[in-house]
Amino acid sequence: SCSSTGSQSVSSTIKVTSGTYDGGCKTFNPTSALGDGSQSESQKPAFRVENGATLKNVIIGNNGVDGIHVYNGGTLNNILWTNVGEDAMTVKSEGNVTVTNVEGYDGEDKFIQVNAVTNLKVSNCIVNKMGKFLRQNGGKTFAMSVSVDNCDISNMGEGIFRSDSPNATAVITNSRLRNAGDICIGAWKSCKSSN
Ligand code: DGU
Ligand code: CA
Ligand code: CA
Ligand code: CA
Repeated sequence: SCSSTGSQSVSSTIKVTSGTYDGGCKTFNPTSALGDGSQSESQKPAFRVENGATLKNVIIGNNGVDGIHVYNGGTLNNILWTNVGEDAMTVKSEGNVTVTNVEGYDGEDKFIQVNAVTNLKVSNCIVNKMGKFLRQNGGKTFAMSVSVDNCDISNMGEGIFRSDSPNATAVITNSRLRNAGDICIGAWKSCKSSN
């Protein structure tokens, strides 16, 4: 992962609407204009990635606010959330999402929130101390397929995958789980671990 090359404060969401935004391994510090990193649902994200764009080489500093939002698909590569806020990232509208080489620490509830139809691939991750690794929006039955490969997940208060959707699938492979709770919680079409 990145070691910090400097810092930049973020007082309005940085929008990545095409191509690649390379954060150069700077630490991006959201200000109180975006939120306080609590469980308040009214916070704004530090970054918004859209339409298949890529965000890479970013450290999000101590105020995690509402993390990173992805609209219409996108890629997150080499992201470190030093202190996850309300959540670390959210799939906000339909699209394929790739998340690789990421680390996240100290979330009170969710690491990944999925609020729209997606095929989400997560690989090479380290996630420690959250309520859960991934939550499909509560009470929703839209289609979601999630794969998680080569991750190290530890100290989840509740578990790894939680969904209420009979149209959702999830699989975790090649991963190390320690004190990670239940792997599959709620309703699923299919949810499994093939470690
Ligand atoms: O239905 O959508 O926690 O995106 C309730 C809301 C809630 C979301 C979610 C999120 O589930 O705000 O952070
Ligand atoms: Ca939330
Ligand atoms: Ca959120
Ligand atoms: Ca936190």
